[in-house]
Amino acid sequence: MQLLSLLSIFVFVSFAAVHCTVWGVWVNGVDQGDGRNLYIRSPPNNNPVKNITSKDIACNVNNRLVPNKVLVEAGDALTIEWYHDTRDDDIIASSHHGPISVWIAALSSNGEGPVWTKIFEDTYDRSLWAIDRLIPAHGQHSVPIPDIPAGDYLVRPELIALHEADALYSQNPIRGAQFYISCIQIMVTSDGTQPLPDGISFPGEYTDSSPGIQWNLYKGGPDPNTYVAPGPAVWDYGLSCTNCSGRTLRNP
Ligand SMILES: *[C@@H]1O[C@H](CO)[C@@H](O)[C@H](O)[C@H]1NC(C)=O
Ligand SMILES: *[C@@H]1O[C@H](CO)[C@@H](O)[C@H](O)[C@H]1NC(C)=O
Ligand SMILES: [Cu+2]
Repeated sequence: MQLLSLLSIFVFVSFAAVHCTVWGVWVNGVDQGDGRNLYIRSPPNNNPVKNITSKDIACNVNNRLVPNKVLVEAGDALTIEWYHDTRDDDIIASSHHGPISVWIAALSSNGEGPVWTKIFEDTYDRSLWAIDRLIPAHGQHSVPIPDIPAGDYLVRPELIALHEADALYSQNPIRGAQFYISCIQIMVTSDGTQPLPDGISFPGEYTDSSPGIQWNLYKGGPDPNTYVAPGPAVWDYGLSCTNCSGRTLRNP
């Protein structure tokens, strides 16, 4: 019994050490520098959020105004760069298979209320999950900035690691899907004509019965080609991009 609990502590610690968070962003292939606590509402560590009913599911556990914003225009390629312990390292444990999405909301909302619009999603393709492809891509994936009105916005990239998602957190808080989330402050300087559509709420949108929250990656689990990520479809207008080649995980 003693040995067993020591062993499970060891296993827990070794998994806990291989999480992930955002280092910074690139705009059209130009590195915007270390954004942590400057233009990113960085959490204090790289742990996942697991409680989908908690307010932390919006912008992680440290949601507050940070001093800077990344300047972008419609059609710019915004590349988000994740890391594990140090920049451009092993990025995230290879066990952490799952999808990637990116969301946007007006900064003035602070991420609260029905404000979030999904502008990018990558699930499973060619035998690999989006997170599997993030690792060799140096932690980078790209999304076009939609033609939205000038102003300040929050961009919310989200990785969902499914390695313990065969269980639901609400039933077993030791396990469950893991949500890696960051909110990035941007200022759109072009004067676009497509206001964001009606959005969804975090918390609220994701429930235990949403598609893609409970998922068995292992033996006896469903065909990964049938995986559907939680939340609405990607906003159509979010898909145009004049410069999404180059530092891109996958052309959206
Ligand atoms: C596209 O990105 C490259 C850098 O990768 C940059 O030099 C170029 O100006 C960009 N083009 C446009 C139209 O934004
Ligand atoms: C999850 O978050 C909700 C809302 O904050 C809270 O009531 C609940 O106790 C949390 N669950 C756990 C297991 O911490
Ligand atoms: Cu982890």
